[in-house]
Amino acid sequence: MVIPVCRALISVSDKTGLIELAKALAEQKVEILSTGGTAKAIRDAGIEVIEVSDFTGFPEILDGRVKTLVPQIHGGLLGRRDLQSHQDQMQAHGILPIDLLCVNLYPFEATVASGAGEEDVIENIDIGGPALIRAASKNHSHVAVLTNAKQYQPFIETLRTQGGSTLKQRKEWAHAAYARTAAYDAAIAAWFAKEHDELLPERFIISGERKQVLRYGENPHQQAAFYTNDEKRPGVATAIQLQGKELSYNNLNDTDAAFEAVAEFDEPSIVIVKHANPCGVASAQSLSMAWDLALRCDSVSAFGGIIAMNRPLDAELASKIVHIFSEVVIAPKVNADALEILSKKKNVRVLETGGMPDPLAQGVMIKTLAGGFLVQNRDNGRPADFKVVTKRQPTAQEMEDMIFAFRVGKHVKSNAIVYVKDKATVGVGAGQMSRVDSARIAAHKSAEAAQAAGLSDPLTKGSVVASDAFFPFADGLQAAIAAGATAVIQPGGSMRDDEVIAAADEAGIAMVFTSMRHFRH
Ligand code: 93A
Repeated sequence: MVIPVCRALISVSDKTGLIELAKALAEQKVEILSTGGTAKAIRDAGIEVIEVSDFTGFPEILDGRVKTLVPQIHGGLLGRRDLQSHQDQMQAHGILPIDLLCVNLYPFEATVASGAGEEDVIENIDIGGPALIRAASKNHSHVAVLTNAKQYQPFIETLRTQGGSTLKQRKEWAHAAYARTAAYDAAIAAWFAKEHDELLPERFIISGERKQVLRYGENPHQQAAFYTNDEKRPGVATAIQLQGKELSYNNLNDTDAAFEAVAEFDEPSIVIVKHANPCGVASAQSLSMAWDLALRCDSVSAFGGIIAMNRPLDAELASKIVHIFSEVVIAPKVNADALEILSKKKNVRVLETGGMPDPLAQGVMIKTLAGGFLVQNRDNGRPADFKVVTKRQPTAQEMEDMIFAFRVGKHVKSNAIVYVKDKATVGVGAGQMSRVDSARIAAHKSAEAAQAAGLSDPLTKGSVVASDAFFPFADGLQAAIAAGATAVIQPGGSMRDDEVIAAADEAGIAMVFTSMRHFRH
């Protein structure tokens, strides 16, 4: 049912699109009521407007904390047009109906993000705005509520063509309105939680803005969308797509894994990801050199993979990447000549994030379960205590490679076994239910990669190996030794550590305990 608009209340902090809306209302002879700043902006544009305080006969008080919190306004929004008793009461109290509400709230989120002090943040908690929005939305059968400038144009259109809004529109806007006030309160609650350094409050509220409706989810029969809630962390949320096909659910998931992994390294580095697991990681003097090493690890799996880097993508690297079929390339910056080269493969999605995320930053991870969800902070841990537990000490080069391997292992699904030589992975075993299988699979793949490269020895010969969690038995370690590893890094802490250390000593290899585990399930 189309409800005509005779009277509108506009109270907006963000004045985007305001004048256009006010003009359209004035054209249709709608009476416009407004609060201080909004009324001034409308009046300055030469449009007739009545101040709420003049309309109600009650001034704005308490520095504007009470502007619209009066019965004439809330009665006008909440009174049912289809109930005689409501009409009678409104008349008795001199309350006039308000048919359109347009409100956006004090910029609480932006104030917090700007690093403003407590007093400023608290002053930016809007009370009257959400009250108006909730009242009008409850009465959406009779009242239209606009809370976002994107809604103005469709409203203006139906106002002009049909003289008001349709019930379908009003329901849609009421839904958006409650979602907005819920997100607003969630932001306020999150601020209080942060003030008290509370990661795990009694009620955990998460809210995000839909950035993209995806074609489908992990599989074509699943619906999916991408929501963002921290556009300050460079990565998939901040990325601008410079070319290529539309990003899919799996693309986003894999790209996030790749970019977060490559952010761990200071030197120019490349991470190639397939199904959320790295299949090649390398650090070198240049991205181009790192690419050769990362690709060598498992060029078969790299086909159709995600390529992430921690330096601007240059032409030299682009001219190598272009020969391999890949789904996504993500970089903090993409140089113009590199993009020109990649444009030959027009389907490849090229993303520019504008920066690298801080791998040590705090953050929250959420995993849904049937009937609930698990919350933890992100694994930003890095071991600080490296204890040599074998007779043989690792060399400086082995130590450097072990730290690199352990850091890669943090981004590999458990059970994770990572072989590394000269700051490049030479074998990755991921996601196996037994650790010994991960060790064997990585070695097997590495032997195949060496064969493909025409080498007689497997790439793991003379490598170091990292395990994301302790070896429960010596067999996993023995598999790594058989593959040619000369040094091992692992958390330690198994009941059978003695057996594992003895096996290392027997083989004459070095072993380091980190006392920190990096499970990733
Ligand atoms: O201070 S409030 O919590 N108390 C109110 O009664 C009230 N009424 C509207 N904030 C209130 N508003 C908010 O004022 C609106 O949500 C809007 O964001 C802002 C518009 O103020 P102005 O028109 O003075 O720029």
